[in-house]
Amino acid sequence: MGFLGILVQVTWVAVMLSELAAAAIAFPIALPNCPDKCGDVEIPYPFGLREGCYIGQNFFVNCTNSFGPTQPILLGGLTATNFSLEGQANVLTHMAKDCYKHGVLDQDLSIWTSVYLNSSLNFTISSSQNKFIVVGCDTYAYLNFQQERGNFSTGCVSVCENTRYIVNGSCSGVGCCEVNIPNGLNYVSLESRSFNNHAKVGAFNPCGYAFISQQTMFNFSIDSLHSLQHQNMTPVVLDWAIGTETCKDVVNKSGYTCGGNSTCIDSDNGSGYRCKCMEGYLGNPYLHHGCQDINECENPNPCKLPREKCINGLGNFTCSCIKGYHLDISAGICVTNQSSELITLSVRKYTYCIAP
Ligand SMILES: *[C@@H]1O[C@H](CO)[C@@H](O)[C@H](O)[C@H]1NC(C)=O
Ligand SMILES: *[C@@H]1O[C@H](CO)[C@@H](O)[C@H](O)[C@H]1NC(C)=O
Ligand SMILES: *[C@@H]1O[C@H](CO)[C@@H](O)[C@H](O)[C@H]1NC(C)=O
Ligand SMILES: *[C@@H]1O[C@H](CO)[C@@H](O)[C@H](O)[C@H]1NC(C)=O
Ligand SMILES: *[C@@H]1O[C@H](CO)[C@@H](O)[C@H](O)[C@H]1NC(C)=O
Ligand SMILES: *[C@@H]1O[C@H](CO)[C@@H](O)[C@H](O)[C@H]1NC(C)=O
Ligand SMILES: *[C@@H]1O[C@H](CO)[C@@H](O)[C@H](O)[C@H]1NC(C)=O
Ligand SMILES: *[C@@H]1O[C@H](CO)[C@@H](O)[C@H](O)[C@H]1NC(C)=O
Ligand SMILES: *[C@@H]1O[C@H](CO)[C@@H](O)[C@H](O)[C@H]1NC(C)=O
Ligand SMILES: *[C@@H]1O[C@H](CO)[C@@H](O)[C@H](O)[C@H]1NC(C)=O
Ligand SMILES: *[C@@H]1O[C@H](CO)[C@@H](O)[C@H](O)[C@H]1NC(C)=O
Ligand SMILES: CC(=O)N[C@H]1CO[C@H](CO)[C@@H](O)[C@@H]1O
Repeated sequence: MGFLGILVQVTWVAVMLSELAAAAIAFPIALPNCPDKCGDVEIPYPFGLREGCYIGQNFFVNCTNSFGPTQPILLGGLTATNFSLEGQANVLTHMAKDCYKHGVLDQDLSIWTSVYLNSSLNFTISSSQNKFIVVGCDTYAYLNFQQERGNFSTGCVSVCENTRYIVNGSCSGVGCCEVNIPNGLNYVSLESRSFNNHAKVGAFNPCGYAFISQQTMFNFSIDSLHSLQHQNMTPVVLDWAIGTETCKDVVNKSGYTCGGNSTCIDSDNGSGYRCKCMEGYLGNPYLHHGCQDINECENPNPCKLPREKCINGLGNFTCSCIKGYHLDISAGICVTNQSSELITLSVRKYTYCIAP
């Protein structure tokens, strides 16, 4: 019997492997007949490269090589590096810098920049994933932002006479300071300024730098004080959503875009809504047939008992003992049975982690 059991398991492994191969086929992310890549960047609907391929003017992506390599440019001019269906887009933004030579502003290296997202674009700078970061030893910098209710500024100051107290990996006030980004910003400008034109610190810190950065993408060290002069762009995470109405308002309207097997969620990072595949489904929830059942029995197989098998269902899965065995509840194992009928071992709800 034990030998037979092993044989059955070998067959079962073979079946799983063939299913795995079938599931490896990537799901479509763009509308039919629409390009889904610009350079190396995948362009999922609601974004699109051609008319008829995006959901609204905000989501038009200009795939162009006018600035060198082929890259996706958003309305408003920001270069995108990645789009996520969880409502975020990674973009590159300019940093602000003021550089000095012998106490005099170096015009070539100093780019005063206004990092702006057109307010009509309605994408906002993620307040949870980005920071406003200022690097320098003779530096103060502002982050100015414009909102319906008025104009506001924040910022920080960093002054140091030498690099002795700088802690690598820590932006905590010595050589580097950072402030949180308020919620819902879509028009900002950055300014970097100096008290003494870096006259006393120029030897190790020729410039002041002010930038918004995805927090995990910047690690301050002593090197940053001079090496950042050779960097112009920093990575920033934007939040996006569809339209300006909530789920409740749009769900029965013609423009409602969440497809089958998906749910609507209100954006709490601005106005509008987003779509999400239901638990146990995977794909692009903005497409009509975007969300398809996940085969939870794969990668890895959740049914781990000897002589147990996994049965994939729509949005869920079941673990059972293989043919000829049943669950001995006290022992917690599949034991041999006179009968050959299948016995349901247990039913577990599978929780799909949407942001692995
Ligand atoms: C895309 O950007 C390029 C370069 O700025 C511009 O020449 C072109 O007209 C844009 N294309 C569209 C469809 O807007
Ligand atoms: C792009 O975003 C997706 C979804 O968040 C993520 O899984 C993927 O790793 C990202 N790709 C890159 C190159 O950052
Ligand atoms: C905010 O600043 C901009 C540009 O400096 C100006 O045009 C606008 O009127 C200001 N808004 C308010 C509410 O003060
Ligand atoms: C940042 O750099 C420091 C050393 O410079 C290192 O110890 C630390 O692990 C780094 N942190 C990250 C998140 O890369
Ligand atoms: C800090 O990092 C720099 C490189 O950025 C390195 O030369 C220096 O030795 C590090 N200092 C400490 C205390 O780890
Ligand atoms: C952007 O948001 C504002 C207010 O939330 C709204 O009035 C406007 O229609 C939106 N624009 C677009 C293109 O969605
Ligand atoms: C949408 O329409 C369906 C069927 O007509 C109705 O049952 C449901 O209550 C409506 N939902 C909202 C939020 O109006
Ligand atoms: C808001 O943004 C954060 C990250 O910036 C994200 O984790 C969260 O899911 C977003 N929430 C909504 C409802 O868009
Ligand atoms: C929902 O998912 C099931 C299982 O993958 C699939 O057969 C069905 O077509 C999906 N529904 C829609 C509207 O795509
Ligand atoms: C799995 O989901 C389907 C469709 O929602 C449902 O009919 C079925 O009863 C579920 N099975 C289990 C074991 O929960
Ligand atoms: C297998 O054995 C169990 C426990 O003895 C019993 O409850 C069950 O009915 C048997 N299954 C079949 C299909 O006979
Ligand atoms: C593409 C686009 O609409 N760009 C506009 C963004 O906003 C600035 C000023 O707010 C305009 O000058 C751009 O033309």
